[in-house]
Amino acid sequence: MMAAMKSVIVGTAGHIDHGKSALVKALTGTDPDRLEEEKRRGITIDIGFAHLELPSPGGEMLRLGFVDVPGHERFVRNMLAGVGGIDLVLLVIAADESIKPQTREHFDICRLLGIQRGITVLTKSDLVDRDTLEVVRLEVEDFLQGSFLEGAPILAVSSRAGAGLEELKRELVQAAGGTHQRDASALARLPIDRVFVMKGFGTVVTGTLLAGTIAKEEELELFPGRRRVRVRGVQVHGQPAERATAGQRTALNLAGVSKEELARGMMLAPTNTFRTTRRTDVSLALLPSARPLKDRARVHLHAYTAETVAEVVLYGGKQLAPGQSGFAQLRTAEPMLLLPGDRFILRQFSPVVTIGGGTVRDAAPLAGAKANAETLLPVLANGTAPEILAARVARRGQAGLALGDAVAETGWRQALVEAQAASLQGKLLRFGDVLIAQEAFSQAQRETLAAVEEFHRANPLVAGISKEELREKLGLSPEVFGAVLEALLREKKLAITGEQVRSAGRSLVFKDEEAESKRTIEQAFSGAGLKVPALKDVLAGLRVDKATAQKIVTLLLRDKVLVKISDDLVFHRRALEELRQRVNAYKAKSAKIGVAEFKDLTGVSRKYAIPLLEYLDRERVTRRVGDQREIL
Ligand SMILES: Nc1nc2c(ncn2[C@@H]2O[C@H](COP(=O)(O)OP(=O)(O)OP(=O)(O)O)[C@@H](O)[C@H]2O)c(=O)[nH]1
Ligand SMILES: [Mg+2]
Repeated sequence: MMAAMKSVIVGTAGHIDHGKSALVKALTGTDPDRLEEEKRRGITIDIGFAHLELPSPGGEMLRLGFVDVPGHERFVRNMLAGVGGIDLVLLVIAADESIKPQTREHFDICRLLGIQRGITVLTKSDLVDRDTLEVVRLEVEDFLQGSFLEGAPILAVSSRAGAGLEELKRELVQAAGGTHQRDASALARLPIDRVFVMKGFGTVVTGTLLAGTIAKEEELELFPGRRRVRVRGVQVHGQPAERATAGQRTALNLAGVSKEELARGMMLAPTNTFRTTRRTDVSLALLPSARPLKDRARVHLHAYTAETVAEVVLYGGKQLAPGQSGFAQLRTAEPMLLLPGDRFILRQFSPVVTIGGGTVRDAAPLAGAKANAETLLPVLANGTAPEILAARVARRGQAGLALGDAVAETGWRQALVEAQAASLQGKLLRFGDVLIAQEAFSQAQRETLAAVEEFHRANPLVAGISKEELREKLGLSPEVFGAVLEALLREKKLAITGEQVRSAGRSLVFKDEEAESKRTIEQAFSGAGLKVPALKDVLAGLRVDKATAQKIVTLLLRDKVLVKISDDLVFHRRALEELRQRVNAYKAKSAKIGVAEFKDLTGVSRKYAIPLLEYLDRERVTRRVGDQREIL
């Protein structure tokens, strides 16, 4: 059955003219050099593709997809677009030339990308004698020491004469059997490496499916840009298929998008799942051959088929020494869709050479992440899945982490996030779709209690604070706030009546008649304008005792609802505000005002006019000059 067939992507690597393309053609029958210019110049310019099916020892077929890369140093960026999705590498070294600069650079790239398996092929064996071949073999063994290819097969092959090809196929089957199977049940991501139009089909994109499954008729999101496209048709290794699964060379016929809107470097993924970023926290390794990397250096960043310029903000100091590793933040010129675990390559800004690479740890760093990079990044880099989730939730504090955000940050399916969260019982809590650390939740409870107490202190005559006001004050999400209230209610630390929250120990200080009295006083003054009643008359009409009435007045004065301008004269704030405006307007007519004019202007008697003018003097609205007031 087709679906059971294991797919493995094999990439070539090696110096220009060392026989990579010839080897792919000798193995598969397909010339990976498809461009006219490539055929004319006899060199590879862009990545090329071919495939081969071989029976595995168990009897089932093994499907090998080949990505052939150019060796020319000017086309390393094309090489990088091809090498991102490969499972095993054929390191091609011509027996008549041995190790050359791009042998080293391509191999460095393979190591930085964390490629685990491969075979070294000494090509053009027909051009050298036995002794030369043995010398080259020794050189190569030396070169591979300490790398993932140490101990892996080194085979001599002549693509021209056909020598060594059968043995190479056997070793390919062997090596392919040991490659790590990509996760077909994960969330799909397809980095686009080619875009073209096929007559009768329309727009087609190709790429190596990194993870997941893409089926015909599925809707996908294109990054960057978040545009939606529909998969009209699927081809796998050149054959029409119902779906493509992780690790397969995949071609998609897309509806809803034109060739001009697509480019190498874009990524297809499920809809409404991921976000792009311009800031990515990473583990970074600098090659021993590189120059020291300065903090804030500009570099070229390559990740899968994407390429952009990035600024490297080092977390560990002012510079990174050759051969050293450290944590850093990459600030990219273009938005990128990256996930933890993704590998990348850095090339020097100028001259352009490969200087290092690393692994994405966090493509959703919080602002000011540098402060806790030292504690967080080691966990993200080396922790177990539950430890990573716990750290991601903890850093969100009382806001918590929504499940959808957890998926976007980790790249894990929601079911996996939920399973990991469940395994963290006691450390993580879940309310609705929000995860929150137990520690942050306890803190939120303490702060909520304190905020309620504080409200009571500041508003002794109000029964309680409204839920919404309290939530806003605390800055909690509705889910977390609801859970906090519920917990405090259960522990009998808070009491809730309708929309009002109060301390549980607090009796209802605020009785109906008190509220009514407060309203009565306010209204008595706000309705009177400047012709205010005597305070004691207003208080005498209230339904509360004298002491309580006095307390209410004190509060109204403290809150500046009422303003006392002399021992027995109290005004509403709004009346005084209007008075200021009127006096200021009068200035247009005259710069000065006497008591008589003031009485005319305001309609108040002398009894009120004098204290009011004195008040205005104090407030520096007016200044006394003899019997007159100058309006300031
Ligand atoms: N004698 C001999 N010549 C070979 C062999 N393999 C390749 N060649 C020749 O070497 C030249 C370069 O081969 P390619 O396969 O194009 O080399 P390449 O590594 O793909 O080169 P780039 O893609 O440009 O980096 C061609 O002229 C091939 O015919 C071989 O096994 N024996
Ligand atoms: Mg080639």
